[in-house]
Amino acid sequence: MASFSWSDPFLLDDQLTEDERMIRDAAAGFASDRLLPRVEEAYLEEKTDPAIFSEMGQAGLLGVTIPEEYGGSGAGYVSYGLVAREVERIDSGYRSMMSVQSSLVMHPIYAYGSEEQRKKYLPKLASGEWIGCFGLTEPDAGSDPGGMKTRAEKTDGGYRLKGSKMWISNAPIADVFVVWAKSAAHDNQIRGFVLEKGMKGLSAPKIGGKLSLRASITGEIVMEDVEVGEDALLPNVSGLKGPFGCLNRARYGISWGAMGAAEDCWFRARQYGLDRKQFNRPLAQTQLFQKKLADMQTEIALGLQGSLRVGRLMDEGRFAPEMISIVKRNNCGKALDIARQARDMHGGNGIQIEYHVMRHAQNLETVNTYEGTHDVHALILGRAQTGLQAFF
Ligand code: TGC
Ligand code: FAD
Repeated sequence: MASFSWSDPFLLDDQLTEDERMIRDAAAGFASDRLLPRVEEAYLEEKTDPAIFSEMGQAGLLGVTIPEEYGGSGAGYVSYGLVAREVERIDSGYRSMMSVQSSLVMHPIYAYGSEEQRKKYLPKLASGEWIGCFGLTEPDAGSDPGGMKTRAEKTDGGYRLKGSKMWISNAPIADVFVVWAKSAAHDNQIRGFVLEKGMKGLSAPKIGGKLSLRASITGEIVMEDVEVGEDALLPNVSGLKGPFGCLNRARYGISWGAMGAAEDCWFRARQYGLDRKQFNRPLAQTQLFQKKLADMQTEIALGLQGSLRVGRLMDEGRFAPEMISIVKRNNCGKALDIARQARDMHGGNGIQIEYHVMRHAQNLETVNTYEGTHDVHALILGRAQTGLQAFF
């Protein structure tokens, strides 16, 4: 009989290749050396250090799945998930910065862009010299992105973009903007455009006052008659499947990331319970405390196995988007519950920044909402098993 590893109950580590373990360890080292020392101040001051992108780039954490010829790592989706887990172990906002750059900006340029666009943008996004953002959501189109109002009108030799995007991660510090608009020249189909900082009529004001994801800057994208050339259009995709193809990747990464944040909460709650005594015994020696730890361990072990399975299927080219809805929805919801429990198990100390658990809980409120809310993923799964559309 094998001995039981409490922190890795199903021996996930054994299920990884040597290369995957190396990428995971590099990400874990980067996260603890470079991200952990900054996170408390960044969160309290609501400050994002743009240098994190170039540091992540140097560490090989941007564009993990993008081929090496474009500056990526040419690794698989399991590796990408492992990076997300390590980065989000520190803070969901840092994972957001990484996953927007990799899945929502580099992926569409790689998958839908021309060779010129790939060569122009991908190496600088992979190194973190350029920062990217992804504009899909609008003030009146969140869960229903098909209701977007942003328009691209045809001009001589290009397009004129009008509209605004809301809740856009990285936007105020972005150099490259992947935005989605209904294009009059393409039967009003949704098309992707790559805009650049400094274009006339383009601005990205910061959205301040967030009580969640404070280490990751969020903004609007305002497009007031932004004129672009034909070369700004992503030529190889049309319709909502363009942005959704990117969201599949990012949602999958989030399923791993949320488990990283949950693991941090679990490990901290366990250690706190071992260290703190009440009623002349460690808190960890009470039945209620142990039940909560067992629940955390169970949900995390199962959640990680689910993400690993979906990652393997993605690497084999055999995934369906609904699989990703299962792990995104489950892991974000479970991570949020775990973070709230961990906060409670820390008593009064749990509200303090240096105990980290309340910051995770606050962040996971957003993670449960963005990239398709918990309930929207339930509707995607409900539709897949009944054949009935319940969105409207
Ligand atoms: P529906 O009729 O279902 O589909 C329209 C077209 O899209 C195709 N499609 C997909 N393709 C690839 N992957 C998927 N997951 C796809 N889902 C749908 C579909 O086949 C169809 O193609 P075609 O060729 O037949 O036209 O579209 P709908 O309008 O009914 O959609 C409903 C719903 C709810 C599923 C969808 O709108 C949805 O997922 N809403 C949630 C919106 C969302 O996730 N927004 C995320 C914004 S980005 C973000 O949050 C970044 S945060 C990043 C960070 O900081 O980490
Ligand atoms: P709504 O769609 O208005 O939903 C409100 C509530 O209604 C939710 O509980 C939802 O589940 C529920 N609901 C909606 N439709 C239905 C229905 N048919 N049936 C039952 N219930 C329903 N977007 C980007 O494009 N790029 C980004 O980089 C990005 N980053 C973000 C960063 C942060 C910090 C945040 C908070 C959001 C970000 N988003 C981004 C936007 C995010 O994807 C949206 O907030 C999300 O898709 C939900 O849209 P909404 O906020 O408009 O909520």
